[in-house]
Amino acid sequence: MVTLHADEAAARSDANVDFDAIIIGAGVAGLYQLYRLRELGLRVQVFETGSSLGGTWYWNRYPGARFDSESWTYGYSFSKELLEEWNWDEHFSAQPHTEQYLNYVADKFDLRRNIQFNSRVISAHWHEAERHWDVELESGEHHTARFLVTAVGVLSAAVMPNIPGMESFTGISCHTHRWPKEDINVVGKRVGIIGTGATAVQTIQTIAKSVGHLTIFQRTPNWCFPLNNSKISSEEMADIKARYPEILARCLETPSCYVHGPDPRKAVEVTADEREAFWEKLYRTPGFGQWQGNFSDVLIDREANKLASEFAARKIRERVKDPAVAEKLIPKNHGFGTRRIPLETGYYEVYNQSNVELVDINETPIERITEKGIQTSDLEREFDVIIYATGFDSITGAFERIDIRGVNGVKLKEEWKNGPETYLGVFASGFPNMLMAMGPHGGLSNYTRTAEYGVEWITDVIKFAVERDLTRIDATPSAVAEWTNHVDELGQGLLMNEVGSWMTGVNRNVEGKQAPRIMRYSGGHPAYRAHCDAVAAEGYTNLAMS
Ligand code: NA7
Repeated sequence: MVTLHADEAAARSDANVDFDAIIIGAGVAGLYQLYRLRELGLRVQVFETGSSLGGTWYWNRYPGARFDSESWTYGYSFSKELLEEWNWDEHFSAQPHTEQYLNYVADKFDLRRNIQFNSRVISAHWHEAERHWDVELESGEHHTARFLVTAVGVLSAAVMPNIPGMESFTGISCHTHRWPKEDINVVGKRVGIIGTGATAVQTIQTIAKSVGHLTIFQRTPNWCFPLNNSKISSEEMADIKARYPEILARCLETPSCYVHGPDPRKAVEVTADEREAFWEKLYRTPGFGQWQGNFSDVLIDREANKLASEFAARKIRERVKDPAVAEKLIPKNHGFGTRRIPLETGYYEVYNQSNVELVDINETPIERITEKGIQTSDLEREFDVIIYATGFDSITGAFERIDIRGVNGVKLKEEWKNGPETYLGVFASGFPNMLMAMGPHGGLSNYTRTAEYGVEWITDVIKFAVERDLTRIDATPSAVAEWTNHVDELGQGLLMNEVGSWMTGVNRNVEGKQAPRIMRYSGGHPAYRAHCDAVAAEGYTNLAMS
């Protein structure tokens, strides 16, 4: 990447705008975007809602929050020095350590000076005559910028359920995403938790040991697999550092940028013994091996998926002593891996504890939250603490919480009411100079690996414009239509897209939000990069630049 000299960029800087670029969000993508754009010599400002940086790893302080990606595949790769300096403590790092890491990065590269904290962006309006964005903060402050980079996260718009009486509860209640820094003491307490997604699984297995009593309200069970986490010794860390080039290259080869990639064999073609031995091996493999490293037909072929589901169900039955509880924990409405699999450590054994109760709310629905607890159709249970592990308005939710208006005041939320329409997951037509880092339809996978690529691509296109004194970049409607159709087509036939989850357009976490449109690019990250690289190599001919 060629860097503009600071004086050259300064000469190009436009005195009519407050900043050359505003970035919304100081999470993994926003921090790196700041680093890259500042390197171009641009005047960049980040606005961040939180009182500190880290995004996901700032907010999610709930008990047991940790990576399901190998820590050493999640760090930034842009600085050899950083890779050399930072020691991960566990193969799947817990939230506090990851938050420390991001703070270390911010300090090392002096990023804080361009981040304004406690600054929620409430609106961003494009002004055509001036060719700039006007960004408004909750405080009423306004700032203008030529470019707007949204680094708002994929899972940052937390959703509370809509249950009558929630405000009447007199105990402590909290969404996992808003777990307070000062923590909530659950020791010896009567705790109820709603939800059984990846977040709930981490929370449940962590607090079950110390609470007085735990009641889990489950709407849909998920297929959970062992995380198989362990500490990283100093010798192991030295070995990882020596192997970083190989590890990072491996991540770029696999569809989702993990070290795990699909096994070319097909589950339906190997013998039953071979299948069983492989699945037993995967069950002991750390991380997403079971999901990302399985037989190549498991997520597309119904018969293969059924076999994989039967294996997973058997594991649950082996681990949960009460057969009736085990049956409730076995998903019946979706096959293995068609929703994001939660990774667990002793999760199923929690249900063998005498102080734990599983309530299937399909049998006995939650009717209301009361002053004392939760009333289901059969009885009222009293709690000291209610935990809402009810997930996110994913992928597009964070965009919709900002009043984003493009050319002629068109609202992004309105444009996307039937689901997102983008070009490469980076541009939305009619929203010039707005670039989405990790936007919908982009390469959303192992986060930092894919965010780094996205940020670098965005940096290059901004550099291209700045160098040519181009002050307006927009995706043409035809480019958006073509990309959106391509994303839709790639999603056809994937079992995953037949099931509602935060990864698809039918996300039951959000009442009434059911846009049956493919939300994620599912052609694999290598193919995504090939598309984006080709667009850059051709000089961005699909973009209208002036
Ligand atoms: P998820 O995976 O979207 O899970 C949310 C959970 O909350 C899920 O079990 C939902 O049940 C449940 N939920 C949501 N609303 C309700 C209501 N109203 N009543 C009962 N249950 C409800 O979010 P997570 O935070 O666990 O994980 C998100 C990602 O973060 C995860 O995949 C990782 O990538 C990190 P449902 O399944 O919809 O029936």
